[in-house]
Amino acid sequence: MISLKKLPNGFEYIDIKNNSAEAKIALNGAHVFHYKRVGEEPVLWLSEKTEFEEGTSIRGGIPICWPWFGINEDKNLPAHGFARNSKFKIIKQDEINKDMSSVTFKLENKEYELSLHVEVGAKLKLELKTTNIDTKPFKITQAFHTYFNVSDILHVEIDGLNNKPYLDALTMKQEKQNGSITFKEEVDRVYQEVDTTIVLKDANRTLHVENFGSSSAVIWNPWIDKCKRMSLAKNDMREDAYKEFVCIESANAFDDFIVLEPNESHTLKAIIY
Ligand code: TA6
Repeated sequence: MISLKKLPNGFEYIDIKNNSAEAKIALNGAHVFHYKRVGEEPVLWLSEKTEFEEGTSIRGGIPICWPWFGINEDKNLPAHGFARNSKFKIIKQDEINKDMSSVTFKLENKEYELSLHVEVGAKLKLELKTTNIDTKPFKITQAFHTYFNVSDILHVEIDGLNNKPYLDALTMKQEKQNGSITFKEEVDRVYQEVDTTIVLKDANRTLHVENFGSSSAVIWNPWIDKCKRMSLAKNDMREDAYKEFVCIESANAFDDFIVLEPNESHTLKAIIY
């Protein structure tokens, strides 16, 4: 079942339920903010303090960072681009079968078309397609800034990135991953040459993230101090929320940027299961 829901403040989202899973996707930012498979805990983390306001990014779920990842040189522009604060249109919805549903969202202006195709079932599939409809080249960086729900950050291990180079965003130094990633402090890393499935091992569940059209992935947990600073600054998550999530972000970030010639397209795809 796919239905359009509206909160008292007019905030609209798509509610999806089928025999395998359920999901909620805001038109604001085409933001998947809930995904849960039948009989399991939610796969995505969502802050209980987040706002549901048009023009404001939800804290948690899968914010779409586009057409830039991170801070823009122009400090007046929002971090992680404007797509996550923009209202998308629904252009297609499909009850594929009793176990799978899909919805397609679109954001466009005279320079580009951006569409997000979401398939909800035992796996969550996301395809973010950018088409340059202008007459000059269009450079983008982007990411699915996915917040995964974990039992306790201290119990989490991330595999699949062993021996991969990464840029440590905290020191801006190039490093190389040695073994599994565990969390005992703030982690903010842009992994490069990513060509494998990323595996999130929690105490009671293992999740997988497969990326296509991407050779970079960001692993982030704010840990104690940054989480407190963000909580005080934006009041959209608890000061100790860092214990409950880890971000595994399928990306085209930093030197994995994309340049689209006129009429060219690029699709960033992630499959979560
Ligand atoms: O992807 C990691 C990161 O760039 C962190 O440095 C932190 O800023 C995080 O994104 C959250 O950013 P946001 O703009 O959503 O508060």
